[in-house]
Amino acid sequence: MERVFKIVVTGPFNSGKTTFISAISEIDVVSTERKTGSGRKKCNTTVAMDFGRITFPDGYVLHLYGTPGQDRFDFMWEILSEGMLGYVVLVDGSKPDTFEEAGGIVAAFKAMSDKPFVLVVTRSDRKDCLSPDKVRKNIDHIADVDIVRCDARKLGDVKDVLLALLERVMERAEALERAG
Ligand SMILES: Nc1nc2c(ncn2[C@@H]2O[C@H](COP(=O)(O)OP(=O)(O)OP(=O)(O)O)[C@@H](O)[C@H]2O)c(=O)[nH]1
Ligand SMILES: [Mg+2]
Repeated sequence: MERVFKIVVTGPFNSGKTTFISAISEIDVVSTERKTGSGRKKCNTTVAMDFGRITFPDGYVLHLYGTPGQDRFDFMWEILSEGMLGYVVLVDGSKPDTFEEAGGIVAAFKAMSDKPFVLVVTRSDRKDCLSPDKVRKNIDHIADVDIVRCDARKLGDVKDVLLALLERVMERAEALERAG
């Protein structure tokens, strides 16, 4: 029997969400991308969601849902978060002007869900990517959260992020079990 687990990938506009899911998904990411409106440098942006899938032996399946990065689509967050195991918040480490928005997204998700998450600093390949310490100091609500650096285009980096999150998920499950 197939057992499906769900992880949500969120973060500000252009933080690398679609790239992150595409790097690891075994199917072509089912993406709902549109041309960005005029005035934005980027060509494609996600509306509604991205969807990726990873199958493991023994019938385990991981579904990855990417949120849209523009806050006019934030009504999708709650829909996509339903029943998730945990989530990752991506932030472009070379764009400190997006950190405030990232903190707002963390606050909104924390208010919506008590599931574990990790903060992922993307563009780790770039010289101007800030260190985890600097990122922690400049984003609200992540004082005791794991921070993982990642080049969202690289499969190995994306795997490390998902393993870090799954560790948190397991710790949480064990703690709940101990608490009875
Ligand atoms: N060098 C580098 N480029 C990256 C990285 N992550 C994403 N990119 C590039 O940044 C651009 C935007 O990435 P997307 O994956 O579309 O970002 P997104 O968060 O899905 O964007 P929205 O859906 O519009 O919010 C793409 O051209 C990616 O190739 C990274 O870690 N390093
Ligand atoms: Mg996208």
